[in-house]
Amino acid sequence: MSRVSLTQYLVEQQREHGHIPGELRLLIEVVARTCKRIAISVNKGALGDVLGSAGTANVQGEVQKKLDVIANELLLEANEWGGNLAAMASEEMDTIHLVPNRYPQGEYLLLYDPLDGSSNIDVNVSIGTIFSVLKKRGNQQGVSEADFLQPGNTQVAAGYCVYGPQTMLVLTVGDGVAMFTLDREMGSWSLTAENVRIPEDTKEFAINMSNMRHWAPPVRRYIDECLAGSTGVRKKDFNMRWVASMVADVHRILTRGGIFMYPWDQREPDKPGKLRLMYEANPMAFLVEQAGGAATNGRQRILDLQPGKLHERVSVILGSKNEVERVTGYHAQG
Ligand code: P6P
Repeated sequence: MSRVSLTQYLVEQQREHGHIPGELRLLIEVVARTCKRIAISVNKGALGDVLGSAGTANVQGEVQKKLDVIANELLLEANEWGGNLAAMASEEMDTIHLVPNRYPQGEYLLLYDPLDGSSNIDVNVSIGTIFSVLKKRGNQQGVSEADFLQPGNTQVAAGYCVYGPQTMLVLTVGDGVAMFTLDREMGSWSLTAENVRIPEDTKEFAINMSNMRHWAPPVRRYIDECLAGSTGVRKKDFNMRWVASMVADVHRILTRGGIFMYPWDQREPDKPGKLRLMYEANPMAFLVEQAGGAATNGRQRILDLQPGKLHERVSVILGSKNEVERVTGYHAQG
C-alpha cells in the first residue's frame, strides 16, 4: 500500500479546505526538508563532531550546544530564498532575521526553536525542532519585531519534528493534526496518523518534581491529589513521566493523552515561567487544541495571550482537556 506523502497531504488539504496556499505549502515543505537535514546531524552524534557545547551563549544566556547552532543555521539558510517569508525569529537569535534584499520578501513570519531539549543531546534522549507560522498584518513595507507580536490564535500553521526512535513530523494548519514518519529508505515523510485526538481524561502527568517546594499552591494541590491516587479524592492512581524535552512529552500526550506542566515557581518569581511563548508554548498549544486538548498558563488560554516581547516566557499547562481545566480551576480558586 503506497502511503500519502507530505506533499500529497498538503495539496489535498488545499484542494479540500483551501487552508494551504502555495506560499505556505512551500514554507512547510522547506521546514520539513530541513528537519530531515537536522535529523542527519543529530543522528551522527559523536561520529559527526556535533556533540557538546558550541562555547557560545544565546539570548537567553544559555550555553549553546553545537547542534543548537547547526540547526539554527540550517533553518536560516533553507528559508531565505523562497520569496514567501518576510523574516524569521529563533530562540537562538537575539533579534529577528530579515530575508536578505537579494531575495523577494513574502508575507509569512517563521518562528522556531531549532533544537529543543538540548540538555538531552549528549545523553541520547529525544529532542526536537518546534516551529510556528504567522502572517504579516497590514501591508506596510518592511518588517519589524512588532509584526511578530501576535497572539497564538493568529498562527496559520505550527508543528514540530521529534528526533526519537522514529523521526516524526507533526503538523497542523488549523484543520486537525497530522503525523508523518520519516521513511529513511525513500528519504520522504509518510502520513502515519491524521485527525489526532487527545483523550479528555488521563492518568499520566508530566512535571519536573524536583521543583515541588517552589510551586504555587494550586499546582501543589493538583499534584498532591495525583500522588494520593486511588486513596485520595481522584480515586485513581496516576503515572508520571518527565523527559525534559517538551517535544517528546507533548508527542506522548498527542499519542496517548496526559497533562504537561511547566508552571511558574518561586525560584525566579519575576519570570512567568521557563518556556517561551512565541516558539514553544504557542505552537504546542495550537497543536494540542487542534487535537481536542487544552492549553492555559493557569489562568488564561495560551493562544489568547498578547505577547509583549519576542522571547517572553510563560507558564504552561497543556494536554487532556479535563485535567487542564481542573488545574486552571484550582488557580481560579486561588
Ligand atoms: P527542566 C528544554 O530545555 C526545555 O526548554 C523543554 O524542552 C523542557 O520541557 C524543559 O526545558 C525542561 O526543563 O527544568 O526540567 O530541565
